[in-house]
Amino acid sequence: MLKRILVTGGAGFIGTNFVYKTAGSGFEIVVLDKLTYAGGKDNLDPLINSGKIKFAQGDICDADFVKTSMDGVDAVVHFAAESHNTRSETDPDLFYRTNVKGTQCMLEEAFKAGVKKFIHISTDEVYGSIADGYFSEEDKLLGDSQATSAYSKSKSQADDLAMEFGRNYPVVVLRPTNNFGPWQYPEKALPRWISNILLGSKIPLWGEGQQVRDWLYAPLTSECILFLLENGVNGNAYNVAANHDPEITNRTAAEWICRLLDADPEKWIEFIPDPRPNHDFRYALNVEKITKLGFKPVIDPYNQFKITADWYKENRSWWKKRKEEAESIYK
Ligand code: NAD
Ligand code: TDX
Repeated sequence: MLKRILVTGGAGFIGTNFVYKTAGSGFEIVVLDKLTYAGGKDNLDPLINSGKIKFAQGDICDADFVKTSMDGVDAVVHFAAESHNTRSETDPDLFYRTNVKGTQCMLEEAFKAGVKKFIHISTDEVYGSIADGYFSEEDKLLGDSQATSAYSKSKSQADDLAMEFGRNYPVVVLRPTNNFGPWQYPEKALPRWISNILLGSKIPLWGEGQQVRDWLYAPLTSECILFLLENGVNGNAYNVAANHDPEITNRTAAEWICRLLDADPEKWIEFIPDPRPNHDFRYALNVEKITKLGFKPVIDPYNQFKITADWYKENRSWWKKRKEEAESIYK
């Protein structure tokens, strides 16, 4: 029985969604987070103040701190990372330090402490872009793989480390597609676009907006992690994706956001020259492996976009205090 779970990066976007799903359901949750620009202790304050979870501020690269945090821990869910491709263009070293060295430190300290399960959160970006068809788990190449940004390269190397530890220790790797939902920092596409419209600004769509992302609702990713804590086979990597049919281009996603906020797409979408070098065109994953294991998420993208847009409408103070910093990276 895995009772005490250490959640790194639990004050970030997917981490917060995961913590809200698990707190109070029989687990003891301890969040370890450095609280970078992306981490919000305010996300978790209601749970911390009511004693439902514990919180420790610190760095996953600090071995002494990590070692102390492992006390009594049964399982680790490792989200903590620098997560934004655009930021990795200007500070690749930070991405290497946090995502590669930090993951190594977490893996080493977890297994010195006898942790019984380690779920490493990887990403679809470790496979790179695919014009047609779908990547399966064994398509991941070692090293930088087909990854194109400093972010995805660092995640690819971290994924290798986790798989390497998985030869001898209870590690499971999850490779999810683009997540969306409440608490996502407004530097990322969907919350950037929603908050722009709510502030009366247009949606900046890069290039022709024909790129394809496989939008996966973060509460479903959280369900998937809970499922893997129980059912994931050690030493294995699993894809998880929505596999939308038809696929959702960035243009369609932006048009949906407009519709949900009563904004005319013709007026509110602004096509701008693509600022991202080597912008990956399409991510697509084969989910046969996790489906066979028994995980079948409820995929309802337009409705899940609506719930997300409503959350941003109702939580203006949450994103307003983050908006200026988020926009500063695009200047
Ligand atoms: P996020 O940027 O919202 O949150 C990251 C969290 O990690 C923040 O709370 C931050 O404070 C913390 N953190 C950063 N550096 C740290 C350090 N050195 N020590 C301790 N804590 C640190 O990220 P997210 O979008 O929630 O992504 C979580 C994980 O999921 C990441 O590993 C990311 O690569 C992966 N992922 C994200 C997506 C997505 O679409 N958001 C998709 C696939 C995979
Ligand atoms: O203003 C924008 N306009 C635009 O057209 C922004 C911010 C983005 N885009 C495009 C670029 C991408 O094709 O939208 C798409 C999504 O962009 P991001 O939100 O920056 O996400 P992406 O680069 O696809 O990476 C995300 O998915 C995989 C997460 O940020 C990663 O952490 C995850 O690993």
